Amino acid sequence: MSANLLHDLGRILAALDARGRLVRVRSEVDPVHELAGIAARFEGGPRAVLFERVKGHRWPVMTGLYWSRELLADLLGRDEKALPQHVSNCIRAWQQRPVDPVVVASGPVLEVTEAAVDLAALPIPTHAEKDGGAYFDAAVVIARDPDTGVRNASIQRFLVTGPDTMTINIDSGRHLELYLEKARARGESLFFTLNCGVGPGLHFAAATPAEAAPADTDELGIASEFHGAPLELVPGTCSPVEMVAHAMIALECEMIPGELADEGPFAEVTGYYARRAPRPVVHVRRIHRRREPVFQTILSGKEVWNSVGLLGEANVLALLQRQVPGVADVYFTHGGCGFYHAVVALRQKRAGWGKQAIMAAFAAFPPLKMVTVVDDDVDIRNAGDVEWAMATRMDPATGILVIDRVFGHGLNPGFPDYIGSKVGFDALRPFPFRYEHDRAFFAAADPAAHDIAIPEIRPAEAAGGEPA
Ligand SMILES: Cc1cc2nc3c(=O)[nH]c(=O)nc-3n(C[C@H](O)[C@H](O)[C@H](O)COP(=O)(O)O)c2cc1C
Ligand SMILES: [Mn+2]
Repeated sequence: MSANLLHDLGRILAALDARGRLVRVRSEVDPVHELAGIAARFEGGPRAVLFERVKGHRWPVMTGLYWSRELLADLLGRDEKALPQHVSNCIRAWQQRPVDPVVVASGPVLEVTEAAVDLAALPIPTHAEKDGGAYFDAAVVIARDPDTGVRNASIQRFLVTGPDTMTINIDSGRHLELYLEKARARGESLFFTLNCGVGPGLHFAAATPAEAAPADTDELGIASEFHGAPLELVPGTCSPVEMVAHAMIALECEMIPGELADEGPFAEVTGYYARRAPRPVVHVRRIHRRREPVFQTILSGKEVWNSVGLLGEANVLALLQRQVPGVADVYFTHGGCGFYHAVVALRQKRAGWGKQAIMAAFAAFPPLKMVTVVDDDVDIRNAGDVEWAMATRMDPATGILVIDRVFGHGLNPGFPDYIGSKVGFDALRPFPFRYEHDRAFFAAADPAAHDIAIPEIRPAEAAGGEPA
């Protein structure tokens, strides 16, 4: 069984190029602020961006693999609206019959091992104006549970603080936090590898929430589902944990429990800066790379909406489909930063399931702050249509569910220390259905079948005739 192109960012870039989906920035850009500033001009568009010449560096930088669902859907060979269901199906298949990664002797990432560790030699960009420095923000962390040996995959941001040191942001409740606590209890270091420049299969595996991939499972196997073949790893050369064979760059790293230094600020997906604070120190022990690596970075914003957000959407969809009769679709809105507001479409079969859907969605994805449930005659991707359901079908006295002092997402300013309030809106039409809430539709007539004259609109001066 040979893997499809998704397992190798080099092949992905070639495919994007061939399909006209790769913008090439040919002139030199400064990795400090300028690169992100140019990337931001292409954010959300149907093409990724490759910066061919980065000031002071030998290798290119790419961004934008996740900022458009159209681009992602094309890459994965799926219909855009079917993406959450596809991702959910891959996770379900892994849960039922995992295809574990295989450890092979060598791979492209081992083409070069640097004689000395010098992070300054890598083209690591500094994005926003007040960011604390250069960041790894799209690389996959692989670690092992110090007690059980189970592997974990996740994405964390890393601030470069010296030639061989970084600081890492580990949010509360992450499996890496658990591993670090276990290492501390054993009086040991925690080793991990940082794998930069990977495709969406592995990225999605790392971003799969803990609710779908609990601590006793090796979520790397989720990548195998997207690749159509087992994910290939290579052994660490100075640490007891593997690296991704087809990554562009891999760092072997060590954390000594209790060692802290400042990390931040960093412009986050919320549109706010994450605060500078003491966070765990990372020592980079060895750097491996391809002969000609491409550094992958992510612009905080739409790229995260379509990675964390898409994975959350897939997980909420999977859980709701199992627990709530009639769930037709789920969408995480962009106004909700891609993962704070879920809109659920329900084909009602019985009364009372709107609030069940709200509770199940919160349980499936704890970062959610808002859940709105509407009937399946509402376009959940259209904010105006959702508002119409709220304005005409929701009963504010009975349809609003507030849960206070509950765990949420620490990056949301409404959740200082991860504690805040959440709200659910049951905007379903009363069940059993009554005439008052039947939506009015016009016939699907075809204008093309008629002779219709549509004039150009001209300003009053140009039109001549009578002035106002
Ligand atoms: C681009 C990107 C950046 C992320 N940055 C962080 C981060 O800095 N810290 C963090 O704890 N989680 C971050 N996450 C979220 C985690 O990677 C994600 O929730 C993952 O599922 C956690 O894995 P775990 O359940 O094994 O702990 C990021 C996710 C993405 C896609
Ligand atoms: Mn995990």
